[in-house]
Amino acid sequence: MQKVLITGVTGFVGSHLADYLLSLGDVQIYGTIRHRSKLDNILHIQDKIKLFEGDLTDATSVDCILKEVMPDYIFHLAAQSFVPYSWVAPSETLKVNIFGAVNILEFVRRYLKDCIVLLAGTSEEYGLVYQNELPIKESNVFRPLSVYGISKVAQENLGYVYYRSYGVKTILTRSFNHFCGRRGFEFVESKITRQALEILLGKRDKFSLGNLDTVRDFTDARDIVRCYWLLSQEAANGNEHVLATPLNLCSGKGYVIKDLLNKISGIVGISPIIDQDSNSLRPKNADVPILIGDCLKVEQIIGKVSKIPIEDSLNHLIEYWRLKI
Ligand code: G4F
Repeated sequence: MQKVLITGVTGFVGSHLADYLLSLGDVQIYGTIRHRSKLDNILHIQDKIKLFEGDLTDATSVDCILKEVMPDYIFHLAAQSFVPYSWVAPSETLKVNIFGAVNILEFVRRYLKDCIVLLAGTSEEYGLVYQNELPIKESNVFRPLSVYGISKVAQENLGYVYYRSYGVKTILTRSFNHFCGRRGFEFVESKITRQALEILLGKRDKFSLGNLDTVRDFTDARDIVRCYWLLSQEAANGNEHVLATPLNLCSGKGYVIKDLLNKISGIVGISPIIDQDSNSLRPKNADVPILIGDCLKVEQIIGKVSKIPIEDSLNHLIEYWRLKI
C-alpha cells in the first residue's frame, strides 16, 4: 500500500485530497496537523487517516514526522494562503511558506530519495499581468504583488533547486483560484455565499465586500486534487516531464468578482445590494487585477483539468454554508 503524507490535511484542499484518495483505495493517508488545529473538515474520515501533530517551520518536528511515516508521496499543501494576511504578517507568511517547504525538502534529499513531493504553488506568483499576456502561460514573467506571492515563488524555486542539486522528485503546480464546499470563510467565494444566505434569512440587508472589479479563473477544488494525484502518478511512472517544471492548473475562463456575486445571488434568490467595506480592500495597486490561465501544458499530460461546471461548485459551496449557518 502506498503511503501518502498530506501537510495541511485539516485544511480546505487537504481534506478534499484525503477524500479523493480514500475513494481510490489502496493508499494509507497520513496528515500533519498543528497544535489545536480544527478538525471539522476531516471528522468524517478521522478514523481512516493517521494524524501527526507538529510545526512544519521546525526542522526537528518535520524530521520526527517524516522518520515515522517515510512516505512515498508528500503533498505539501500547508501554508499561510490568505493573501491579505501576508501584508499583516509578512515575516510569518515567509516563514511558514518557505521554511515549511525547505524543511520537508531537506529531509527528503537526505533520507527519502524516491519520494515524490508536490509543492502547491499559485497564480499569485504571476501577480501583475498585462492584457497581451492573457491567458497566462507558465513562461510568463513573475511580477508578484503580495508577500504571499513572493513566498510561493521562493517555494517553487526551492523545488527546482532541490531537483537540480539533489534529484528530489518535485512537482511544481501553479493553481489558480479553486473552491467548493469547505472553502475558508474569509475567501471571496465563501464570504459572498455566507452573506447571500444571511440576506436570505433576514440576518443582514446588504453585502459588505471589497474590490469587486478583479477577474479570477475558478476551478473546483475536487478537480485540482484529482490533478495533483494524476501528476504524482505520472512522476511515479517515470514521466520526467512533470518534474521540477511549473504547471498551471486552471479553467482558462475568467470571472469578474461582481459577476460571481450576481451568479451566487441568483442561485440563492436574493437581489444584490452592496456596501463597499474599506477593511476588505487591499493596499493600493496591490490587488492582482486579472488572472486567467492557460493549462495546455498540463492538459497534454493528464487531460482536462477543470471538469466540474462552476454552477456545481457554487451549489456545493452554498449547501456547505447553508448547513453551517
Ligand atoms: O478570495 P480571495 O481572497 O482570493 P485571492 O486573493 O485571489 O487568492 C486565492 O487564490 C490564489 C490563487 O490565485 C491562491 F493562491 C490563494 O491562496 C487564494 O486561494 O480574493 C479574490 C478577489 C480579490 O481580488 C479580492 O480583492 O476577490 C476580491 N474581493 C472583493 N471583496 C475580496 C473581497 N476578497 C476577500 N477575501 N474578501 C472580500 O471581502
